[in-house]
Amino acid sequence: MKLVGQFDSPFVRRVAVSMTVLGIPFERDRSSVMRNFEDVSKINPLGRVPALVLDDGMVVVDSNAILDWLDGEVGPKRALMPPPGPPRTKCWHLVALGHGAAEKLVALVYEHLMRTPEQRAVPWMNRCRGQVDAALAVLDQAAEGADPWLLGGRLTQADITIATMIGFLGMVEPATGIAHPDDGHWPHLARLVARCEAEPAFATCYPPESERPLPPDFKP
Ligand SMILES: N[C@@H](CCC(=O)N[C@@H](CS)C(=O)NCC(=O)O)C(=O)O
Repeated sequence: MKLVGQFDSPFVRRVAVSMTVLGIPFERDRSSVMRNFEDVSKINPLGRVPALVLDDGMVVVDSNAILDWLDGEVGPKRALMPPPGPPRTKCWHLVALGHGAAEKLVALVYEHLMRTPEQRAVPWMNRCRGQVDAALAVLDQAAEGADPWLLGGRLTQADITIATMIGFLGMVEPATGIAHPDDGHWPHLARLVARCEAEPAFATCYPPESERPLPPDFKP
């Protein structure tokens, strides 16, 4: 099985962390959607990551579809989403906010990477920042009751999706102007993310310098 994409992508990283937590081994194809767009497009016609190439050659695209496939492989007892019922609904609520915030952060980064300063849509960027801030406020409240994880005693996809989104936020602060929860705005979220990042699966899937979203000489 091969996971396509770099760990700087919050979507690729949530899949990689999940596979590691579940003990599902995978090879990596470190193609970048920026530098290797044609290679990625040969695997996923949308030219997007993550894509998971299964052993039989089937390609699963989109992190939510991949995570659903992984949960199906390990079965309901080990799945990272709870079975149908209120905990699953709560988990999806948190996952959707974390995933949606990651999409808005990526949109903000692309305003910098794909457009000149004159072309940037400032009102749109401000709107994206407001959307991320609103999601972070709700997620911080949810994290206040984490014991130790968002849904109680067991790590779920909600913890993984939110922590990988925040990890990305920390790497793209110069492009988004949104501070990491560690700066004191979102203390409960900061504690939850620190707990996640201390887990071996998160450390194993932390992006190396060669897979960072912004170039070292990035200027906002
Ligand atoms: N909803 C998708 C989002 C994937 C996504 O936006 N990936 C980015 C990299 S972080 C990408 O492939 N961007 C290139 C593009 O959209 O053209 C998922 O959850 O997998």
